[in-house]
Amino acid sequence: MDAFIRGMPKAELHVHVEGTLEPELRVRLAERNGVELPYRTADELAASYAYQDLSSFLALYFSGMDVLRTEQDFFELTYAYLQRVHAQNVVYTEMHFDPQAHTSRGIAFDTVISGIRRAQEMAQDELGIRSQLILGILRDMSAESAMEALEQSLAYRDWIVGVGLDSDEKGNPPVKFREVFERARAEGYKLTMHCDHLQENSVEHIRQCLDVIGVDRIDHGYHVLDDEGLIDDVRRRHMCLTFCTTSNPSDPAPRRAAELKRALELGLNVTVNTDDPAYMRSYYLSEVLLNTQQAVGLSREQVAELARNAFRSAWIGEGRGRRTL
Ligand code: ES4
Ligand code: ZN
Repeated sequence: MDAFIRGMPKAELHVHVEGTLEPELRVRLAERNGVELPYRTADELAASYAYQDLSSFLALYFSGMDVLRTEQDFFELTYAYLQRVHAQNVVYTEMHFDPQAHTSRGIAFDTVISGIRRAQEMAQDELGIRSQLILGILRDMSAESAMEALEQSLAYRDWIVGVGLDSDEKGNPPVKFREVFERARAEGYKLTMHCDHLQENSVEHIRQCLDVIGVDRIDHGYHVLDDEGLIDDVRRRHMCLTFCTTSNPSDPAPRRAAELKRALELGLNVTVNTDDPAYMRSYYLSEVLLNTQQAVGLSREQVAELARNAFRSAWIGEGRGRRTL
């Protein structure tokens, strides 16, 4: 099974490129840019990546990216991720990036996206791995800030395939960004939103995604399983759910794996993804698939179905970029 999973061509649909910042690179960039870190060594940093819930995770995630300052930094971050997953036979990946987390620190949108794009092109030329970008909107910031990020993105329209919604969901429902996502759709972007597992009102948020926003995909979306109406709707629409089944203290892997198995058995279009691998024990796609398979005893056929679901649900051919798929 290990060889089967590692050897199988794979696609990833839900990963945050800033969440692939490994402690070693963080240390190197901190030295290069003269940034003070809370710990000196990569090992100490890795040991500090313990979180209890989404908000303590997000605090680590946002403080980690403080070392990313130059175009070259974003290039190195992205290239390292693409190289690493290429070695695992990931042949296609859709990466979220969070421009507001950088523009709010005084880093230009152009600096961020140019570095990422250069890595995407080089990885495609040199390794053959293809990738596309999803603009992540930070939902704990205002709708005005979101609209500004969307407008900034239009100059790079050909480099971005879709718009997503991430960061802290509490008190920040999908409808807060209704106009932003209407505009994004009108501009031709595909739409997705995080509907996180830790939210007590997740069912309501998923309903808003389907009925008000009109998303093309749902990131996470575990609570679809709590509601018969949602199960039917999501199944009928072949709506892709991007489950992330890596273990963390508040979100035990066996539970996520069991939900994944149930979603497969219900005939839902579910996929397995890594979210923020550098902050989650450096489990990249092969490790997450294997751990999930082992936790609940998925068959080879079910593992293959997960891979097929990802390729079928990829926004391949949706991008307007010259050299994207
Ligand atoms: C994120 Cl809500 C959420 N979960 C995991 N990773 C993230 N990166 C940005 N927002
Ligand atoms: Zn995510």
